Amino acid sequence: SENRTYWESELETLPRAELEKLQLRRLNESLHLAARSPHYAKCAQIGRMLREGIKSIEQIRELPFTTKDDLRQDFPWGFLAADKREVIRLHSSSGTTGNPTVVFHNQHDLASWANLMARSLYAAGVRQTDVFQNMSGYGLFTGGLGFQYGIERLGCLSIPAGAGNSLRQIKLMRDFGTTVAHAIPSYLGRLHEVFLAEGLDPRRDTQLHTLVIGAEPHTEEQRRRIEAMFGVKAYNSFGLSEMNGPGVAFECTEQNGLHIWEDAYIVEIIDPQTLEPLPDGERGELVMTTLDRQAMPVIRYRTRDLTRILPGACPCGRTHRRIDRITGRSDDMFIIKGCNVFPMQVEGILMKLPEVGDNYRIILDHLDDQDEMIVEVELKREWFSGDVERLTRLQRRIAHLLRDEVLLRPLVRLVEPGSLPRTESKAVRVIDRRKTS
Ligand code: ADP
Ligand code: K
Ligand code: ZN
Repeated sequence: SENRTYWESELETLPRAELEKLQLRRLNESLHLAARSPHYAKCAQIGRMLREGIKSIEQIRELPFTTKDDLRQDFPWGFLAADKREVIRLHSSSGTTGNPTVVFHNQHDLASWANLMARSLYAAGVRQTDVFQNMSGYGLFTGGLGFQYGIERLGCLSIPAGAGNSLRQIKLMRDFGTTVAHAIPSYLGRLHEVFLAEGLDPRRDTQLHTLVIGAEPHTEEQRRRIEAMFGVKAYNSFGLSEMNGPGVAFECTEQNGLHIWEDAYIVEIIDPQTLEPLPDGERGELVMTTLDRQAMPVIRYRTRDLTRILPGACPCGRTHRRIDRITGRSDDMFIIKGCNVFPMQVEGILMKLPEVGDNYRIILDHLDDQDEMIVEVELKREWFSGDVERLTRLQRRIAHLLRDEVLLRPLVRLVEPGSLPRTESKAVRVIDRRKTS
C-alpha cells in the first residue's frame, strides 16, 4: 500500500548475516553463469573456485579484476553468458573514445533492474501518486530506459521527456503537474535560467517536490543550490552501464550517503595503486560484482569511481551499506605543475560562493612557456556588472581560495552568465590543451 516504508521490507532490512549468506549463494550462481562466457571460461581461478567451492565472500579477492579494457577487447560477444536467443536488450557505450563496450540483458535481468530502480526511487520518497518526468537522454544511454522501467514498475505516471528542449520540459511540467523529475545536475542550472527568462519561478509555478540527480559527479554545495532553486529535495542517484545503469546506489530520504544494493552486488573498495582492499571509511576505487544478472555477469569490475563505505547504520533501517558521494574518477585527476587536482575540488570552492553562477570549466594550457590552470567562472547576472574594481576583488578572492585548496594559483576568468558552452549530456569540466601544442 501507499504508506509502507520500504519497497521490499524483508530484503532491504535483512540482517547482515543473512544478507551475506544470500550474497554467497548468488556469487556461486553468478560464477557458474559467468564461466559460460568466452571471456570468463578462460579464467583459471574461476574454474578452480567452482570445483573447490566457495566458502566465504572474502574469497572473491582470489579472482582477477575485470576492467573496461577487458570489455573493449572482447567486444562484442566475449562476455555473453547466455544463448543469444534469450537476450532481449543491449546497452552500448558510444565508443567516441576507443572501442565501444556492450552489456546484454535477458528477461530476468531487465525485471531485476526495473525492481532495483523502483526500490531506489521508493527509498527517496517517490510514490505511485507521483508524476515523474525523466529528462534524461533515451536510447543506448541507460538513464533513459533504466529510469523508464523503474518508474513504471513503481506505478507513477511517467513522462519520457528525454533530454534538452527546456521550453518543452517546462510546458510538460506545468501541463501535467510533474511532482518528481530526473536530470543530470549540470542541466538544472540551465533549466532554471529558462524558467526565469519565461517569467516563471519553479518554486511557485510547478508542483515539483523532488529531483533525482546523478550520472555525473557533483558536490554537496551543488545539490543544496539545486534544492534552493527549485524548492525541492534532491537525491543522488549513482549507477554505471556495466552494472546495469541507474539503480545501483541511491540516497534514501536521510540524504546521508547512497545505499548500494548488496543483494544485487558485491561491493569492494580498493587502493587503486596497490589494488589491496581498504577498510570501511577509507576512500578508494569502487569494485563491483553482479549477483543478479544472468545474460552477462561481471566479476570484480573496476569502476574507477572514487568513494568510501560510510561506517555505521542508517536511521532508515535499511541494512545495505552506504557509499559516500563520488568525488571523481581515478582517471579524471589531472596533474599540473606537480599538483594533483580533482575537478570536484574546484567545484566545491566555487559553489560555496554566492556570486558564482552554475557553470564553470577548467582549461589546462601551455602559456608563455609554462603550464597554467585557467578557471572560467560564470557569475550570477546581478554580479556581472560594470564595476571593474569589485570584479577584480572577487577574481583575486577566488584565485586565493583555489590556491589554498589545490596548492597552485590558477588564472581566474570571470565570464557572463550563459557564455560557457553547455552540453545536453554530461558536462565537460576539463579541457586539456597542453598535449596539442
Ligand atoms: P559513460 O561511461 O558513457 O559516461 P555510464 O552511464 O556508464 O556512461 O557512466 C557511468 C559513470 O558515470 C560512473 O562510472 C560514474 O563515473 C558517473 N556517475 C554516475 N552516477 C554518478 C553520481 N551520482 N555521482 C558521480 N558520478 C556518477
Ligand atoms: K500512477
Ligand atoms: Zn537510509
